[in-house]
Amino acid sequence: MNSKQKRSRVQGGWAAPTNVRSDRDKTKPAPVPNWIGKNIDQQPTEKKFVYEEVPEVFREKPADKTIEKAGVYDISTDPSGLSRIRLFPNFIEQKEADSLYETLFHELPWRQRTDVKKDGEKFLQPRLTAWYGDHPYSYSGLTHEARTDWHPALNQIKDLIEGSTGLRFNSMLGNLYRDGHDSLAWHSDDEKSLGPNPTIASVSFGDTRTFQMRKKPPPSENGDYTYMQHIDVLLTHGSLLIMEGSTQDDWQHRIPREYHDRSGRINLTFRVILPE
Ligand SMILES: O=C(O)CCC(=O)C(=O)O
Repeated sequence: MNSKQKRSRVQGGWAAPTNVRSDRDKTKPAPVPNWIGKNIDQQPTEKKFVYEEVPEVFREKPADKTIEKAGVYDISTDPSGLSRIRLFPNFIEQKEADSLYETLFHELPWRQRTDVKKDGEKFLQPRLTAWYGDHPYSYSGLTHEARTDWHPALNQIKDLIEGSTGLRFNSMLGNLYRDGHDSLAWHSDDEKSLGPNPTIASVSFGDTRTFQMRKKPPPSENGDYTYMQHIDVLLTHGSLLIMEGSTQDDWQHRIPREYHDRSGRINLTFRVILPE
């Protein structure tokens, strides 16, 4: 290595930019490195980080409930008025309920009917139904024709409900859920033919299913049920549930599909139907 190469290696001359070499005249300002750019004489704009607290939007949803004990439950008081349900889990004693289930299962004229959605699409109801009443009953684009030859088992159950509640009914819609895959979608029993504030008595036989209720949202929610209260009512073999007051105006109900085994269930809803 010649003396020039030696000097260069000691000073690291090939790596450092020429303008930061340590042998510069320190009485003069340091030269600007050429990688800084042309606007070096501009004052950097001062950016301050200002912490702003974002107001927390916390929406409280009323606690969901499960109802399984006998009682009278006032589930809401607005917007239309008092919504009340009454539950009698052992309304019909078990042996009698077993025998009624068998009779109803084999002797009512169960049929699978077709619903028509709002957009005109048709689909088979995921359950079987039977209707008895002095007048036809229409909902979801289908009509049950009037049928007055009440089965004796239905008269027996209707007499039992009327005798113990003082209520009176002139019609009955039956649903047969063949297994846990059968279901009934969210709805209210609010057809015009049921009149205002209808009282509906619902008796169940067979396997327990969850009767789910959800409060209808105010118009400002645009049909979003996220923050609305849900109530599950367990409907067991021989139970009676009565819905009254504003329940159909302010709440929806359904029987959801189950994802574990369920055997058959029959539900009878006694109603008062007005001529259409
Ligand atoms: O099966 C049930 O318990 C509910 C029946 C029902 O909601 C109806 O018939 O409208």
